[in-house]
Amino acid sequence: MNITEKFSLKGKIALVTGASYGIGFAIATAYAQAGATIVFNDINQELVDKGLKSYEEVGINAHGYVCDVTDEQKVNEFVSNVEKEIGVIDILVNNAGIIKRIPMLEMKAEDFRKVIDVDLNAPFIVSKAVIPGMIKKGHGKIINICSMMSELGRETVSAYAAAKGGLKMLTRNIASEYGEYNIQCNGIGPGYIETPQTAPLRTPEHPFNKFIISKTPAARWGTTEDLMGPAIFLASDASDFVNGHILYVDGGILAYIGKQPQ
Ligand code: NAP
Ligand code: GCO
Repeated sequence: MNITEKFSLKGKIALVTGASYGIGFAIATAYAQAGATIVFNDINQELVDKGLKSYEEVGINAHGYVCDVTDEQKVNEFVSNVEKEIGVIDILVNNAGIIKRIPMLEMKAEDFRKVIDVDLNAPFIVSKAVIPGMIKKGHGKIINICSMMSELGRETVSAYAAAKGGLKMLTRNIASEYGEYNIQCNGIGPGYIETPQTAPLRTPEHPFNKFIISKTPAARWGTTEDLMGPAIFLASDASDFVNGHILYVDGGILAYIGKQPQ
C-alpha cells in the first residue's frame, strides 16, 4: 500500500456524533474529503436539517439521524438502522459533548450528572453499540474527543474535567479490551478551539481570551481546521499500530508553563 492510500478513507463508513456544526462537522468534512461516507446525529431534527444543509453546501451527501447519545435504546436503534440502511460502521468519533461552567460548590448534582452522561456515559453507550459490527468486519477505529481537561483542571469545570479524564481512561480500556480484534481506540485532545462551545470565553472583554493565548505557545486559539489532519491520521490505516493514545492538538499548551508577564 503506498503512503497516500494509507491515509485514505475510501470505502469507509464514518459515524461522527453531534456533528451538525463545530469540531464534529470539521472532522466529518475531512473524512468525506478523504473518501468516507458520512453519518452523523444530533439531538433534534432542526439541528440535523441544519447539519444536512451545511454538508450539502460543501458538497457532502451526509446521512443525518436524530438521536440523543445518552439514550441507550435510541442509540442501539440508531446504529442498527445505519447498519441496515448504509452499512457497518468502520470509524466512530465520539464527539457530542456539553460543558457547564459552574463553581463546584454552586453546581447541582443533576448538572454534574448531565455532563457526565453526555461526555462520558454516551461514548461508552455508542462504542458498545458499534464495536460488535467492527469485530464482525475485522477492523475498526474509535476516536474519542477528549480535552485539555483530560489532563488539567480549572475553576468551574469540575464535571467536564471529571468526564474528560474518565474518557481518556475509557479510551485506554477500549484499546486494551478490543485491540486483538484489530480495533484501534484513540483520543484527540483539542486545545482551546474557536467553536460555539468556547464562544463565551472569546469575547474581547473576557479575561480568559488573553489568558489562554498567554498559555499557548502558538499564541492563538485553535480552529476546527487544525483538527482535520490529526483526525484523518487516527481514522486511517496509517495509525493501525497506534492504540490507547491521546493525541493532543493544543498548539503546545500542555508543554508550556505560560508566558512570563511583561
Ligand atoms: P459544540 O459546538 O457545543 O457542539 C457539540 C455538539 O454536540 C452539538 O452539535 C450538540 O448539539 C451535540 N450534542 C450535545 N449533546 C448531545 C446529545 N445528548 N446527543 C447528541 N448530540 C449532542 O462543541 P464543540 O466545541 O464542537 O465540541 C465538540 C467536542 O469537542 C465536545 O466533546 C467538546 O467537549 C470537545 N472539545 C471542545 C473544545 C473546544 O475548545 N471547542 C476543546 C476540547 C474538546 P446541541 O447543539 O443540541 O447541543
Ligand atoms: C473551558 C473550555 C475548555 C475547552 C476544551 C479545552 O471552559 O475551559 O470550554 O474546556 O472546551 O475542553 O480542551
